[in-house]
Amino acid sequence: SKIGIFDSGLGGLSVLNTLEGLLSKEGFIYIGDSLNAPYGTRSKEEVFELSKKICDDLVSKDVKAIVIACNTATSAAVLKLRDMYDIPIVGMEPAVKPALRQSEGQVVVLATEMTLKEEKFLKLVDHIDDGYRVAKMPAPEWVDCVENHLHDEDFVKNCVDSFLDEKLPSAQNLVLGCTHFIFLSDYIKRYYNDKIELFDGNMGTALQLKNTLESMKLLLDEDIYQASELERIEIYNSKSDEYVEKSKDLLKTLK
Ligand code: DGN
Repeated sequence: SKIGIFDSGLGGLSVLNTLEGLLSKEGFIYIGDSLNAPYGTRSKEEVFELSKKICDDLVSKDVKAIVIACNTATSAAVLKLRDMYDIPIVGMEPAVKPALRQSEGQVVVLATEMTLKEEKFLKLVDHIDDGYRVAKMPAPEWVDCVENHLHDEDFVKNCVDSFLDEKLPSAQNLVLGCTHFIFLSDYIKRYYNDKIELFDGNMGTALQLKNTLESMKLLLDEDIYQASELERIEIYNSKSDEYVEKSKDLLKTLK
């Protein structure tokens, strides 16, 4: 069976891309909940309920594991969801550890309000940031920018530039703590003339999933998808068929 992945919308496609690269024999079912995006401004209960509904859907499609490709849904729901299902559930973690390890000075974490104020994040930072190098910066407008305007380069450039002008005009080490923001990486780097390091949690999550599946003997050792007409990646979106097509196109841009 396949690996299930979900996000509040399109952001998790960046995680799907990383998973596909690392676990090339596996099949994937991606559900984007663009109808209910953004999750970042909802209550924790709402995000939990929406996440649970998607997990039920994925379980009914017989997935062997679930990746919550959304930092917000991970903070709000991963612990409770793990208690409710008997398949492994892997979430996202903002890449604060690698960022602190690989850089000097301050590290700014860009994410949704909810991710930054939830206990999971506070504990993470509390644990590793003894020098108080970690700063937090919510960037809710970037979620909408990716969800609805990615086709419009001028709009995106303006959205990224005006946010950085106002909040972070000088180059910093940045942690992209929201899976949507990975689609803005090139714009962010351009703003700082490439004098910046960006960190995201995608590979961390992909490796965690790989280890988990390996230890449970759930990894495919044969490429059944290539050897047959079976579809390796299925993509669904709660908003519309247009968003499914958009998702497929976006995934191609990451290749
Ligand atoms: N992609 C989600 C995340 O990683 O937090 C956030 C998007 C949202 O719904 N606000």
